Amino acid sequence: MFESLSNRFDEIFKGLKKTGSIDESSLDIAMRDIRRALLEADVALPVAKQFIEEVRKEAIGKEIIRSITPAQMITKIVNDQLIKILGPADSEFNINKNEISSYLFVGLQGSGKTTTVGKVGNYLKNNFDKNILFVSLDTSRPAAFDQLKKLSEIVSVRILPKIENQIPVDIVTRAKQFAQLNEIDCILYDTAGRMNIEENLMSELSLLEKEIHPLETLLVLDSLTGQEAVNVARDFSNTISISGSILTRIDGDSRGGAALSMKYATPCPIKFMGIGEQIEDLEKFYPERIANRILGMGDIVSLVEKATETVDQEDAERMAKKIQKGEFDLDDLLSQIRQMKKMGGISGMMKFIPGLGNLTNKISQNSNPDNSMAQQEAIILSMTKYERSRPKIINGSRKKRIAAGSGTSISEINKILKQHRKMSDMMKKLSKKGAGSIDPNILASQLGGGIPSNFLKNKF
Ligand SMILES: Nc1nc2c(ncn2[C@@H]2O[C@H](COP(=O)(O)OP(=O)(O)O)[C@@H](O)[C@H]2O)c(=O)[nH]1
Ligand SMILES: [Mg+2]
Repeated sequence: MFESLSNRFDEIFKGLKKTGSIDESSLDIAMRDIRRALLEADVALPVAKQFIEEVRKEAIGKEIIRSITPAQMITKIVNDQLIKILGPADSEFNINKNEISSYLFVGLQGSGKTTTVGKVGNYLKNNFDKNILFVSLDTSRPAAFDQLKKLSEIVSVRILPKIENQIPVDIVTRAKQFAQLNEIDCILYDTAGRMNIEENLMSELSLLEKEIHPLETLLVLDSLTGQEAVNVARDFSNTISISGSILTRIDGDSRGGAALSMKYATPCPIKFMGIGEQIEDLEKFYPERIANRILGMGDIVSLVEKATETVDQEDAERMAKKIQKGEFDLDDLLSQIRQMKKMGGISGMMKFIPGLGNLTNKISQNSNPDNSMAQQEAIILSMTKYERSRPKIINGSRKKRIAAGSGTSISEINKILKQHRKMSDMMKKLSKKGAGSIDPNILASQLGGGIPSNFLKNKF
């Protein structure tokens, strides 16, 4: 499955490893290669374009973490992006509890509808212990009923008997009656396909949809048709309401274009995939697993995930130590602002300060308006390294320069300096007398620059 794409990614990542560090130009080369690999895999052009744009955006903004290489970081970014475009993840069929569930299978001729009805029937019977009825609405080919009948025998489920010359809509009425009488839980409707999308097929399906009220309408697509499958998906979803797709012949698909482009055509999930001709050759479609199969880099991905977690924790612990020692400069304030953005609020910081951890859940996460954090960040970034480590030297003319550089005003600079002063005073007090000496409300208000008033009323 997806071997050729997988091999291409392998080559690209090997190339990246050689470069050691990733600069703008090696990133450009990697992105060009990834784009080419995707197009060769028959991924739709807009999808390939969007894919590399997202990867580049992520890669450029990424801080490099000590224990992992930039190449590993990019691997992880590509992996995440693959998962994103293969999703959303929803690989289960809805099943009604107390009434009959109807499933309508649609798709082009030869896409694998009838075979898939057999596979899904087998799946529902074995995993959910359901009473299944197969119904053939394919009246265009005489052999269609016989094919489904054979499958019903293999799976050991009922099939609605054939009445010559009955039209599909009438077959549906009969199927419903049969299901009521025979305590059927799930009706699986197989339909006729055409070689191409055409008016007749669509109006017939639209009629059947109204008649059946399917719980799920599943679009069966041949993955070997690559991005053409995407056009088919778009055309079908213009006429009827598709709840999910099933990609067949994944076992023969070395490229992966259909799977990777599908989201572009329809927001509904790929639920299952056919991986062979036999009745049990049906697998749930898990975007994460597929991405892993394509990249074959599961180890690196979990390595990067672990490293990212540890770095966040190390940073916070280092900061907590500085706070305890009473050494807290504007660089620390800056990284605290950034950290806070990443960790989702003051509580992320406070849990590393002994004695305050258990209070964190009482502080509202909404107390840090993003824009004010962004402004504070801009102000500190407009200061020199020296100014940041010795805030005391920031005089009037320096303030003027910083205000101009950050697009703010002198009063904003004063505000942040005052905030820092108050914080560092409090930190000193904290380190001398222990957490008990500090009113957590006041500390929180200093860290976050404002907390909800009802929080202040709480007694600890
Ligand atoms: N290798 C492989 N063959 C499949 C798969 N699904 C269906 N087929 C084959 O595709 C052919 C057409 O399938 P069929 O169910 O008759 O398609 P329909 O015209 O849409 O009903 C048959 O020979 C099936 O055995 C699959 O997942 N893998
Ligand atoms: Mg068929």
